[in-house]
Amino acid sequence: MPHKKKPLVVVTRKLPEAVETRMRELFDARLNLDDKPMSHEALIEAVQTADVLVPTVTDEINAEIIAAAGNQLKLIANFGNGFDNIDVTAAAARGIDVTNTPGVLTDDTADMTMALIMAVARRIPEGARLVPDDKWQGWSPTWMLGTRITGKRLGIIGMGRIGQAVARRAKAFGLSIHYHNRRRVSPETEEQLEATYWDSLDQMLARMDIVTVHCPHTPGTYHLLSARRLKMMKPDAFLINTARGEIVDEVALTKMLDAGELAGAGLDVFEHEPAVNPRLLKLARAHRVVLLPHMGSATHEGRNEMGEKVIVNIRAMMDGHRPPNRVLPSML
Ligand code: 8YV
Repeated sequence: MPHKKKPLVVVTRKLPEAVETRMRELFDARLNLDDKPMSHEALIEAVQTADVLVPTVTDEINAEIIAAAGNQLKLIANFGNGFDNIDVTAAAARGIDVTNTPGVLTDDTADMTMALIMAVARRIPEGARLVPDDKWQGWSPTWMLGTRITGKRLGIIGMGRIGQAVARRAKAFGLSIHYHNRRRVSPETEEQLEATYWDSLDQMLARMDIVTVHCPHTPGTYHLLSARRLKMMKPDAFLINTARGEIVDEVALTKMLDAGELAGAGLDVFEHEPAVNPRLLKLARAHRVVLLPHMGSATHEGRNEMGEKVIVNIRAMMDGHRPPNRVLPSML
């Protein structure tokens, strides 16, 4: 029997050891062992030679790169759930499949969302700094007071997998669950989560104590939380974002936080990563916001499972099947 040629798979960043080992066994894998992000030119070169490209959130696979791809490029298997780094429409027009890694980072991202809610409301990073900085002079009844979580209203924007995982956790914390989504979830899910649906995002925003973002970044959700909408939030409310920075107008948010028009924010994502608005950094130093370096899904387990999903998608394509996690322009 003729030996089937292994596909050339170009991986743009360093992946977990076990994932790279498996990729080496299965594919003609070109790995990025020193983990330096690939330049635009290197990406162009990759799409001109590879059968499969495995990018991450740090690679912008735009229309120009897709136009430069050779006919051998069959699949862009994103190592990540969000796929706003890829021009899915341009890829579809060229007959190139795009896949992502849904499901395996849901719980980790939801956990990080809860951690941010607690961190902001209960001033955890500030307290955690005080002790090693030797600034703790003893307990006092009125010192380091935060905001109680129990009994507060949580507004979830985007009630997909991650939004629902946050709702389950938040319910256990005694928060009341409210949500806005393009489509209302099933009555069973609403009942299970004791979740109240708001057709109007504006009206929900005006009534929530904590707002958390869990929708994808698409052309339709860019600056969904615009200056106008942010202004609808209560001045004592908190904003949490573990989805994508582009969904929130970062400049408007920063101005409001600076002016005390919003009580605080917990952000794991930013509009221009890894750059962060200098005024936000200043607010973080003053413990008015908690900023994390896009680490919502950063667990050993999650990253290994993401790698496994990438491999499953590539193998399905190699075997002539439809990859299970295809992303289509209609999902935008
Ligand atoms: C990933 C993420 O780390 O999967 C996503 O959408 O935002 C992150 O948690 C990143 O995308 C990997 O490419």
